[in-house]
Amino acid sequence: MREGRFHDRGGFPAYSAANSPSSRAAWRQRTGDGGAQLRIDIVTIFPEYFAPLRVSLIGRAAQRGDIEFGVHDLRTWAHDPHHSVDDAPFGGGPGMVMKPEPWGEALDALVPAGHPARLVLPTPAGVPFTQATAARYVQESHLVFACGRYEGIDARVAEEARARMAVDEVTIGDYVLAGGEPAVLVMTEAICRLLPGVMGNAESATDDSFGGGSGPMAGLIEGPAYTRPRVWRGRAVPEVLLSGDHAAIARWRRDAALRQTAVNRPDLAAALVAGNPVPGSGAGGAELDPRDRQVLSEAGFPFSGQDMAD
Ligand code: JD8
Repeated sequence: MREGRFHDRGGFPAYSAANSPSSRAAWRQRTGDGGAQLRIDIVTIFPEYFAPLRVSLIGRAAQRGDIEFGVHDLRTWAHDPHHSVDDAPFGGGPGMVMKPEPWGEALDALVPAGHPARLVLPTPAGVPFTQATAARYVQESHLVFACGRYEGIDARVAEEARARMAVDEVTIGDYVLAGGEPAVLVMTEAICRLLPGVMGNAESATDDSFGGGSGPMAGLIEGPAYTRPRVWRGRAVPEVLLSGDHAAIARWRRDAALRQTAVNRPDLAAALVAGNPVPGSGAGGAELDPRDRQVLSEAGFPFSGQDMAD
């Protein structure tokens, strides 16, 4: 195997039998070391794309052993002289499609029979990845992300994998990327920051926007934030934030979040009013108090007379 191209995995260990999931599970069994809360394997033709996982919160969590990452070059499982991973689409049409064989072998290696794992395939044709999805995935023990490129991966790969593991095809948004790698970076951050101990204690996921949580921000997007100096280029920080009056500050922040939500995310504001703050979050309707309704209507959010009266 030629040096360099196949070995620059952003500094993550490449696949080998010694560090395969089953050998690690066996090792943890033997040593009783609880080991990582979550194992994430990523298969891609651009392993160097994942060097960023070594920095900041997630990098530190990986250092601490709270998260185990494996970044694997798909070409490891492409055995022809050119390690080719793509071929022309059956039925014609533009571009190339990723061949099933290397993917089949990669998943065989990373998810041994009987080994619980969830395979996640980013695709523009997938179901939306949301905060609720991140909250579900962080409960998993082993996630395997398959990064497609070209026109995508032969559809039989997901089909065949479903026979032995959970498989999700997800999208991170209604825009077209050139491959799955950026989507996996996004999802990995959204998932791993929810792991206990990963976010500093200052930040807690309970009051995440979009979170199904019961926090004050359930169903809302964040309002503006400020720090020193009190006045910058002639612009002062809102007085209430300097008042020390926590109730007034909380009210101000909620009003700001309601306005921001009404203007930038009327879909979320509508869900809030309809008593179901985050569609699909299953979270009960955070009660809108009369002040909330007043702020939303002042922010141009259409309220029927009935809604105002409730
Ligand atoms: C995986 C190949 C490129 C997509 C032909 C452009 C996710 N929200 C999202 N947008 N795009 C993707 C995504 C794009 C991908 C692959 C995810 C694998 N491509 C293809 C189909 C049209 N090219 C994504 N999550």
